[in-house]
Amino acid sequence: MLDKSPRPTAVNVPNDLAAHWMPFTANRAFKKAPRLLAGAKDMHYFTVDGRKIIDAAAGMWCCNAGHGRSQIAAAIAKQAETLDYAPPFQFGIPQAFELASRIADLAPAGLDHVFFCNSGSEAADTALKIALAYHQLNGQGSRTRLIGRERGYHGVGFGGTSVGGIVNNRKMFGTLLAGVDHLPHTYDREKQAFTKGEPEYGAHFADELERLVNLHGASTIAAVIVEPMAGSTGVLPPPKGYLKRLREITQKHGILLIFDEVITGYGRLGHAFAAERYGVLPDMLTFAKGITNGAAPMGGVVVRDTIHDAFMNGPEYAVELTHGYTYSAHPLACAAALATLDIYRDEKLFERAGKLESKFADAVMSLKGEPNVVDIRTVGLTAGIDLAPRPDLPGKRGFDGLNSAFHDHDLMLRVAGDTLALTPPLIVSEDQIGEIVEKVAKVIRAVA
Ligand code: PXG
Repeated sequence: MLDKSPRPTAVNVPNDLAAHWMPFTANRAFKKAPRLLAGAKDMHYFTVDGRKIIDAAAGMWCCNAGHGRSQIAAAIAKQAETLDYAPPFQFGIPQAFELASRIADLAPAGLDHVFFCNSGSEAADTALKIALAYHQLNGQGSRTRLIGRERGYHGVGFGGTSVGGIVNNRKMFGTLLAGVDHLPHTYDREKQAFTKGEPEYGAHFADELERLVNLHGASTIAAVIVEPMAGSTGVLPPPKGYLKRLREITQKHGILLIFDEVITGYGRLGHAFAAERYGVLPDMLTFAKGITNGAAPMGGVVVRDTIHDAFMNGPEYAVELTHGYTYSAHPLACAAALATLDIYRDEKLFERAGKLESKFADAVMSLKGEPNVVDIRTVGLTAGIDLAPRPDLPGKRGFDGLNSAFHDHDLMLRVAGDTLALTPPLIVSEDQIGEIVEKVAKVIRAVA
């Protein structure tokens, strides 16, 4: 029977924030000192108490064109009036086909087919499932092993969690998928500290894939999934030549290579996709976040023509891939995405990010020498600033930085452990880069 007696308070807070169990959030701390947002325009958020906060995080790596873009809002509103929802299984809407074509045009040649879902997590799991199914169709059903990388993040589904390599995201969830292994991460502070862009040292970390092939046998390995630039773990640009080498080794052994471009897609590194920046053609790439500028949930997988075509066999009335979501290619998300891609194109925002890259890197590197700064990495319009942890309190200095930024310095940034991550909208001006860096310096001093 439903118990309708008054709810016990979940956390001891003097307000009504108890019911919402917030994702990836220190709930009790938040509810004692909430960071509540009420509005956003261009480079800024507005808090419920009317403060203007500069957004050095593009929301959460999403809002590449800045906030409150009226073109996107109008497209969503119009779509909601015209066609609110359409079943994506066995039915379609023109906007989904137009959007897929435009994404395929932006992606490297050969990546020609787009499978839509609603998030980066779903995109990662979708890509892994396509890899397994492809090998089965291809007569290589023994290829079931999936390989991720230490410190990798591919969302929170069981597939993504299994190939992911951030210990705190894994350790509470049991044995996860069987038959998963991990490459080592590519970071070595001694050899790479304070590098702008891709470090010289570390291409050889890709050779560890040969070791895994020798251990498991190539005929058991379906796919390798990596972020071209590892974002969530605290911004690790790939060492020079690393991704090329990973491509060579995967190709040599018939292993599919998946780039998770949920963060790197749509301009963050100065190109539509990181695959283009690094001149490496994966077999699939995943995207989310920037595709709608954050204005509606959407994700997807761009798939190589040969993989897609392998599914287009069998009787024509039969479903070729038994996978998909009620909200795949949702009309509102498609409308938001089409309007977003128009803005990216018309305002040349990917190129803009590329042109600002070195100024951004110089500005952020000026923080070297601030208290507790032990490394700074930059790539595209993204930076990671490692702070030495407080003794015996890993993550506390970073968390204090998040709070200090928001409450005391009108700044939003991302934090990964004790790493501060900067990843502003691509519309950021040079003056605003300066302003952000000044504020970050104050935050670093405040948590010294
Ligand atoms: N892959 C990558 C590479 C991501 O960065 C996901 C998959 C999952 O996407 P969804 O849409 O399911 O959340 C992500 C998400 C951070 C941060 O603070 C990064 C993400 C999510 C939340 C926080 O760096 N990336």
